[in-house]
Amino acid sequence: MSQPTFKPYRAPSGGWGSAYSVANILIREKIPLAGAALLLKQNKPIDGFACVSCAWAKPHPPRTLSFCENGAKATAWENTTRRCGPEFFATHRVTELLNWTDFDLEHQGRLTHPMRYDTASDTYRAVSWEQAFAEIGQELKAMEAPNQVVFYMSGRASLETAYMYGVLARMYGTNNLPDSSNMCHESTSVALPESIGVPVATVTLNDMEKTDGLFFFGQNTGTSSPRMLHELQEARERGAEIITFNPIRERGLERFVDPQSPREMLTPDSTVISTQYHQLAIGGDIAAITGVCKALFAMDDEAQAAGKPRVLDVDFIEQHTHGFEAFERHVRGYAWSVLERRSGLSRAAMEAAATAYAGCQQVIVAYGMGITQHRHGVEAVQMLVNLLLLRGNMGKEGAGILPVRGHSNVQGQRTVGITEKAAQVPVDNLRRQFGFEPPSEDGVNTVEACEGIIDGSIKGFIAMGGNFVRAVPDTSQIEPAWRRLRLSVQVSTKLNRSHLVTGEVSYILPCLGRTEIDRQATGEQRHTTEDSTACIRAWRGAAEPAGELLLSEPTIVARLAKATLVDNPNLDWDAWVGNYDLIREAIAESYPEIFHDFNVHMMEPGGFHRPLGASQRRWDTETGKANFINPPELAADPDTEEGGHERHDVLQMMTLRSNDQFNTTVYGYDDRFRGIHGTRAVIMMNRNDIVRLGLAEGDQIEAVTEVDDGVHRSVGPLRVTPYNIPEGCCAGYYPECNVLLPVWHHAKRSKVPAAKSIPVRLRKVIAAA
Ligand SMILES: Nc1nc2c(c(=O)[nH]1)N[C@H]1C(S)=C(S)[C@@H](COP(=O)(O)OP(=O)(O)OC[C@H]3O[C@@H](n4cnc5c(=O)[nH]c(N)nc54)[C@H](O)[C@@H]3O)O[C@H]1N2
Ligand SMILES: Nc1nc2c(c(=O)[nH]1)N[C@H]1C(S)=C(S)[C@@H](COP(=O)(O)OP(=O)(O)OC[C@H]3O[C@@H](n4cnc5c(=O)[nH]c(N)nc54)[C@H](O)[C@@H]3O)O[C@H]1N2
Ligand SMILES: [Mo]
Repeated sequence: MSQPTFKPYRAPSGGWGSAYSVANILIREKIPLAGAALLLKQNKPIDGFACVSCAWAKPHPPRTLSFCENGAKATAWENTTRRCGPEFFATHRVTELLNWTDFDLEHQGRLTHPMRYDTASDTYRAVSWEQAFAEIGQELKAMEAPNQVVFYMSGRASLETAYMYGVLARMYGTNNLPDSSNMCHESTSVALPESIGVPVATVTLNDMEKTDGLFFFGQNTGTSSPRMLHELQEARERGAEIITFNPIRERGLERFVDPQSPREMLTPDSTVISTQYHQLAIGGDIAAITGVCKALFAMDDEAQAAGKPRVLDVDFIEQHTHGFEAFERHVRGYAWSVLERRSGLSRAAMEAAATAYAGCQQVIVAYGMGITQHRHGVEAVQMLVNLLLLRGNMGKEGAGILPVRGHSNVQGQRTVGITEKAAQVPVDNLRRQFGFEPPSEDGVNTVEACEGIIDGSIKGFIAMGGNFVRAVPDTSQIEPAWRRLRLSVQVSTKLNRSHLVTGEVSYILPCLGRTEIDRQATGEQRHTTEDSTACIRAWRGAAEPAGELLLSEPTIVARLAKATLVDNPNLDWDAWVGNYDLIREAIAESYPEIFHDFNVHMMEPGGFHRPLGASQRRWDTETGKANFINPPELAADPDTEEGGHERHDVLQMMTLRSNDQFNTTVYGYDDRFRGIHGTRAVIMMNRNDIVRLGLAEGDQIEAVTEVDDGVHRSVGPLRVTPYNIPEGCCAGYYPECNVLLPVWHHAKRSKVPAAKSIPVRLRKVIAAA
């Protein structure tokens, strides 16, 4: 690898940098021209495939080139010509592979054979599918209780796979169905139903076209959902305000050039995205929004005194909301000095945001992991809703709340039953459809699954995709505990660390990717997904499968079920696999309000939307209204009080994604927009903190988690890298820094790991040369 380099990125996001980055990965993964042509089918519904990267909505009609830099990388990564088959495993012991990087592991290419870990030789050996399913079925049947097994799902599998997987787990007898959402937008799933009676975004692409104000909190659009930059660019061209709250200046929210527009690519113009950019302190959002609301109340007082139109939407508040008076008291009760200290923003900044907000008629609040992955993640989401409610920005065109989802079908999986919460399961329908009694106790979520693995109560783990061992907190606790599992089964496309930390019986089951043609008894099958705007659509793979032995995910679920469960006269797993229409008919019977006539609706060119009461100002909450919900007193907010910025030698660390990764999948070592090239072993710090802590640029440090539970957690060496980030805050990369995150350090109410606020101390290990 060449020497790492660090220099600020001055070009806009998108543009030529994006085009080069796509070309590079197509060449490196040896994608032939026919493979590159695949990109023309990306995000084209019905006969094309949905991008395997993010969950952002796809416009209808589609753009000619409807993929972004990161979507193209994801497609290239899945369609690589490299293969990771039995020869590879025969020549590399697992103990050796444990020292490989995440990049090197996945870079071996697509998995081609079912593999079983052989302890004696410390290698994976190819086995037949028959043998694999027979042994896994035996192991599952031999468990003492169904709750000893976890059925994890990452957010990529289709609605069809997800539904079948939920039925399998429940027929087996457990609601242990944690998913990647438990590490991601679970704070949303807990917060929004209490506030507005729906668990998902109320915003559609139509609203994005109408809005005149977008507020972004803790979401890195340019990397995490780059296609959204098109909607933001259009919004800016209409003169909409875009107001960003983020501790660091993310390039995509500053400037953008559409890499697919010849005109823009050939001129020096780029669109300025954010009209205001507020670099608040990590965890400072609740305080910042309180400040914006306080400024709005002051503006409303002035308007009333001057006999001018009100700033608050008093009719909406009166007719549609509950809890306003208590909220008003809460907000007015804060002194500006407290809000300034806790948010890291000046009063003037919060007032400027409030003035802009009051000037917009239709406002959308979008947010991501910078909000949800905190100990007060749920309360922060509810605070965003409070802000919207003050001006009636809910249930009207061009307005609403927009949690920007991560994995491409993570939202949909929950819709069709991937949840550990028994209350969310359509028990009566499942009982009627399949004649069995679904389990009535809650299962474990991701954090509870980790706790169960550590304390030994969980003995079997089936993963439908993902890289659980690497994605969860407390790597140094989880890895040794994982080795005590009786059974570890990973359904995957690429080699990752979760395969290498083995249990007593460990399998890798290779599956088709979404971009690939899925041929079954009745011909090529379509599958469906739900995006961030609750739009459900049909897709079809377009590439030849990466290997002859690969099975589709529905086939793998069906064969696991047949090997494990007693025959059920009401459920013909083989028929489902032969014709996915039949799975969709079953989904429609379980969830008729959303999925009636599913096989017909999925073929509508623009897909169909889930009905959402809040979008029609029908509030399915306990009060029957949209609720203002007060956050806890700021003095009790652990992320701003005991954490970093109040103690001088402790920094608050956020763990971030680079522009060259998709979660634990690392495509390369360049974080172009942040100016970091050739390495991921960095800690981004404010220059004043570097000086104050006696460090210098280029020093190598070890970061140690500052908690007092008796466990030593450290990572390093990381290179001290000066960065435009508020004092008291620092940033490192996920998943390398997950070792620092204690499993109990999570959002109190949703148990989303608090990956954006880890208190750390730094220790110099090597001084800069
Ligand atoms: N290319 C690419 N795309 C992806 C992914 C990927 O890894 N790579 N992952 C997918 C998945 S599963 C998800 S969930 C999404 C994640 O996408 P994002 O929600 O964008 O998550 P992160 O990349 O972790 O970045 C969070 C942002 O929050 C900011 N932030 C951190 N702490 C705070 C805070 O306290 N307050 C505020 N206001 N901001 C804060 C960070 O500076 C950063 O800009 O992206 C999806 N899309
Ligand atoms: N510190 C810290 N930790 C975090 C986060 C953070 O911001 N900071 N973010 C969290 C978030 S938001 C999320 S969503 C999780 C992600 O957690 P996961 O969803 O568990 O992890 P991924 O990295 O997305 O999984 C990558 C693996 O999925 C497999 N795969 C890819 N495509 C397919 C497919 O089509 N089918 C199957 N069966 N397998 C496939 C490949 O083998 C690949 O190695 O991590 C969480 N962890
Ligand atoms: Mo996520």
